[in-house]
Amino acid sequence: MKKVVMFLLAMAGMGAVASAAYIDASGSNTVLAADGSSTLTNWTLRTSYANSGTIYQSPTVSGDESGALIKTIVTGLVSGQAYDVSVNYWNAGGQFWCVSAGLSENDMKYFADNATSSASNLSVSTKTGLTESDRYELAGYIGEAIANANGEIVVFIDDTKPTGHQTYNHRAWYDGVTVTAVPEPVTMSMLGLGGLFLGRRRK
Ligand SMILES: [Ca+2]
Ligand SMILES: [Ca+2]
Repeated sequence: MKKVVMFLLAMAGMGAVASAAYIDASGSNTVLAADGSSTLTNWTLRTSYANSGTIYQSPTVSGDESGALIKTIVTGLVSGQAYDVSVNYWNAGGQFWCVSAGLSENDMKYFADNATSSASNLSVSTKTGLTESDRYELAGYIGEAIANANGEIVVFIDDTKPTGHQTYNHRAWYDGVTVTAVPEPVTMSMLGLGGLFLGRRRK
């Protein structure tokens, strides 16, 4: 019986990798997509806002989409492991901030508050519950990615406006990304076998 309990505890430990991890965008993990430069053209790093007290804002001029394509490199992941990836960004009451994000620069998704945006090509965002003043954080689901041989996943970010989205103040406030390990089928099978084993021992 003791072995069974230890086995189940070990499985519970494996299940812990499914918990979500937030990775704040910073100068140490976010670069210009084109050449890896640390100069994020027309993105301004503002302080005293959002997670870790930092937010990347684009554009620098209201109404344009001059912010360059950038990328955040998530490190420290399990090589070969699948992860659900979301982008964390902000909106303010009565405004229409948006962001685009993708696992490939050729496959970008568009995000804004689904409840207020008039865009026609939005992917789903959900409020995370984090607020500051009249601003609130949203998480937009980008997709599933497999961590590469170095345990990394690259997330591309831009300030491109969704189709039909309001033109008034559609700045982007990009905060970071969230990764959540997707339980592997083999793990689920082992959990099932563990449960069966425990059930038989109890009889
Ligand atoms: Ca931040
Ligand atoms: Ca842009």
